[in-house]
Amino acid sequence: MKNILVIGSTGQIGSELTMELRRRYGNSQVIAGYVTGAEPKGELKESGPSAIVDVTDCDAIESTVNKYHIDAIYNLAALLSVVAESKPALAWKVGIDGLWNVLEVARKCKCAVFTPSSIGSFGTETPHVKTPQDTIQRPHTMYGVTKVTTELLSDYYHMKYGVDTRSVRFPGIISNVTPPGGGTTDYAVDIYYAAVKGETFVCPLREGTLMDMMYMPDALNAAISLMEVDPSHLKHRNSFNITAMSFSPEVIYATIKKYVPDFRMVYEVDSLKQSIADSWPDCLDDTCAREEWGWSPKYDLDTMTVDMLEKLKAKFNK
Ligand code: AKB
Repeated sequence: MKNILVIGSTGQIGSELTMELRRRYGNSQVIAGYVTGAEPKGELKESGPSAIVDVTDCDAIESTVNKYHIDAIYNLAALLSVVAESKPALAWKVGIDGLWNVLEVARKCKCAVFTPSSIGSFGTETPHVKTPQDTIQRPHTMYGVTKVTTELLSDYYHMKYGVDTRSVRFPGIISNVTPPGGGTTDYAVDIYYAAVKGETFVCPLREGTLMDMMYMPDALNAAISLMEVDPSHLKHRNSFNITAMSFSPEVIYATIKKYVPDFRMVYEVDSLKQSIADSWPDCLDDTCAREEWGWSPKYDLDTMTVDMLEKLKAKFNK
């Protein structure tokens, strides 16, 4: 990867991935693609080039790729699971019509492409414990439908046209820079903000609801390491199971309480979020990622909690 375009650079993952790629490859080598209304700000804006790249506009993608001699695209444009249920047409347009545009440009301009999939690509019929790499994928959400399609279309472009497509199935990503918006796993970010602000956290999921999670530094490392690995090591491409931890609301609450003893949580179950979470795995088996490209997370729930609380306390002067 010499010149990289990040589509969706101002989102939860994009904002931190763009900065990490700039640290590793050089500021001028990484273009922050954004849509009108979600312009880069602060360090993201100042540290390197940016361009308006709406994933639904094929010409805009192609002209940016040509202008900056791009050879790798991180395509992060997508609606998250809860919001995709209320805007299914938009979820398809951004997630799949957009992906089609990215893959077509990649085919013509010979770019590698990373497009994340998710634990949301699985459904109720999938084995929920130690979910295998290759298993049933019959999701009942629009988000899941777009993610399975993402995996299939990305594999198709690799098999048919030789486009270097690679992907991981992200679990819930926990971060302290840009908030996520409209996901089922967002509660695991929101709970830290509530703890640091001294608020009672209203948990939208039932006790015992297990889902895979990961701290942002591990997620960034996964996306970059997979794109850097020698392709001869890859038996799979789209998409690898990866995980760092699996917990339920009462477990993350108890972990935070070790450091913020006065913290309080109450339950007010959101039926849509609960039904989505119930259809997703409890914990993934990520052996293939470990074996094929050396995936190994650094953070567990405890070390992540210490870091999250420290960063958020600094952010809110607490
Ligand atoms: C969501 O909750 O929608 C996302 C995901 C797990 O893909 N964070």
